[in-house]
Amino acid sequence: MAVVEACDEWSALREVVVGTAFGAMFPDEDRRMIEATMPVEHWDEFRPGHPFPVWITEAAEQELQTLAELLESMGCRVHRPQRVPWEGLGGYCATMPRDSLLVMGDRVIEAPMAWRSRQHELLAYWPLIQKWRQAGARWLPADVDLGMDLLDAGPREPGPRWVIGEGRPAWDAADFLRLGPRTVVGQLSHVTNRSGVDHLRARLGPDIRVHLLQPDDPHAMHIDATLCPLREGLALYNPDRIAPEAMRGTPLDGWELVPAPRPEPNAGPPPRYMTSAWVSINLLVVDDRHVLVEAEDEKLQTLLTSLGFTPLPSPFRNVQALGGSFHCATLDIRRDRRTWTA
Ligand code: DAV
Repeated sequence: MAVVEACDEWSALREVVVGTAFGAMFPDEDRRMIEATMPVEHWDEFRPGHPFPVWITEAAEQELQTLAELLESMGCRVHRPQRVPWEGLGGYCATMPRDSLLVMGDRVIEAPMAWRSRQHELLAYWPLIQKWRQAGARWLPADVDLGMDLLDAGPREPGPRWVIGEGRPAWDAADFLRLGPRTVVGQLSHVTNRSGVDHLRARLGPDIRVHLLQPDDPHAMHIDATLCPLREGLALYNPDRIAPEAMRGTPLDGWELVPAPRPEPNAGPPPRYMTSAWVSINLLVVDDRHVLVEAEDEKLQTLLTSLGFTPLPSPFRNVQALGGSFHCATLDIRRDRRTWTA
């Protein structure tokens, strides 16, 4: 079995990276990027040298440790990022390994991320990448001049929709989902441009189709709170952002598409500094029965049970405060191979 081998979001998980909240700081990012994507009530928190509150990062670290131990107890090998002093690097953290790396088959692909403040994140994963590479994984660095301007230069998609132009290829790995060895779906967003999609296609080669969906999400940054594949042929969707009709003629045509329950308003601290409440459907499927879900999201747990799953409720509100939930905070390295119909 290859050292890196994962090409869907649901086959039995054998090896995974679980992020760390160590030293997490608000990303020091161009204000236009923040205003396009982040909740308005928190815009002013995004300033240089500003750490997330320690009580949140400490509680988040504990939640991540609990997740790592749970996955290990289920027979899954867990890796953690190395500690990086984010102060002085513009932030941000190694809590969300899903954003900067895409694993597809035996490839580990570096995303040419749009946010300057996120261009050091690879440091946290570098020892792991070296190890996988030596063991035969295909490492595909971004190989893009990340200094090129995305905000002011370059042609644009028609209309004022996205904050970034086409000054260089840009994509975040979390704007894409893997539906099998030959199929990836994704979206354009405030961090993924057309040339970025072409860049990803070139990295994946001609045998893998990258199909762009068109959710209705004016603040789009990452597709994993819009759509959540649970197994082949079954996905949860966010009814505020996408309709099942929008999946016609896409690789999800013919799938059972189940609307996710609207998330409850946040009951209190910690605040969600960087996401909408829909981060609730940012789930991690462990195998054909088990799905990680936030401990307080009871309606979602009930729905998952009715779909034949055993939800694994875990506290994750503090990790969510830092910008993502179970899908964002993990990177699957190895899932079981299976027989494919698609
Ligand atoms: O849609 O509120 C959540 C996903 C972050 N990776 C959202 C962003």
